[in-house]
Amino acid sequence: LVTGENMVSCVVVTVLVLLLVRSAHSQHMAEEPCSVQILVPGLKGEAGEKGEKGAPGRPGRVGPPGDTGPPGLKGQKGIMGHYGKMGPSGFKGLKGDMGEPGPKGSDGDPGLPCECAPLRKMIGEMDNHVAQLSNELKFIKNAVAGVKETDSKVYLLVKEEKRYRDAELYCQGRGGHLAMPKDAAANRAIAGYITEAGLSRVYIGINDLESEGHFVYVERSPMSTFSKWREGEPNNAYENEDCVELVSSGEWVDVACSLTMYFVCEFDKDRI
Ligand SMILES: [Ca+2]
Ligand SMILES: [Ca+2]
Repeated sequence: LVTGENMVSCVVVTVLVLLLVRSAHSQHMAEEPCSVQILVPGLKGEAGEKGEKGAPGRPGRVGPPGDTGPPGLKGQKGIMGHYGKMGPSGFKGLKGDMGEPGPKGSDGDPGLPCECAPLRKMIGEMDNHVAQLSNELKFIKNAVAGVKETDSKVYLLVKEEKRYRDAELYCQGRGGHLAMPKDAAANRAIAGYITEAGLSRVYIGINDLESEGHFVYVERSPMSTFSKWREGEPNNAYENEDCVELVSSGEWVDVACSLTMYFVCEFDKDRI
């Protein structure tokens, strides 16, 4: 039997024989190759000469990826980039704390010395004005309360007790005089006025201050036709009666000018 192993040996031997035969007897061919399997191999030949260097082999297959190596060194820092665009405004912040007080300022210019005297004078004048206004107001109140008038005169009863001269000055201050009854009608009007007011006596504008016994009106006009003396008057009692009062009956009496009493002023209508 020819086993597999023998078969291989047969083939190898055959090849060797063929090679030997071809090199020695190129025209001689064995008729039955497998019949030489029984041939005994010859002695090992001498080593041949070293062959020439062969062509380079094909490149090998791609190998598997290698293991990850250690990280490389950090590169150098790059140059600064360009500025970015301006962002939107932020929210308003909280109010800060109050700062420390500032340094003290320099001194101001010296003030003017107090001119107290002129101020006192001014205040005094103002007091006078107030007093004057008060009097004016009182006068107006009296006038509103009741003024008597005739065709040509306006009579005003002043309920302030004054001496004769002060009473006349008061009337003059308002553009008039103490009342000067120059006829019976005027005298009745004045008498009725003081009777209505519940008074018994008032100064009127008649006197003999300049010439004893020679009575004139306060405006210095002479008494001509009309007079209304009470019986027994004028008597210049105590040689000291140079002024005249009118009593509620309408009669006249000479009295001392230093007496204080209410009085009646008269004003010309065409001068009001
Ligand atoms: Ca007299
Ligand atoms: Ca008298």
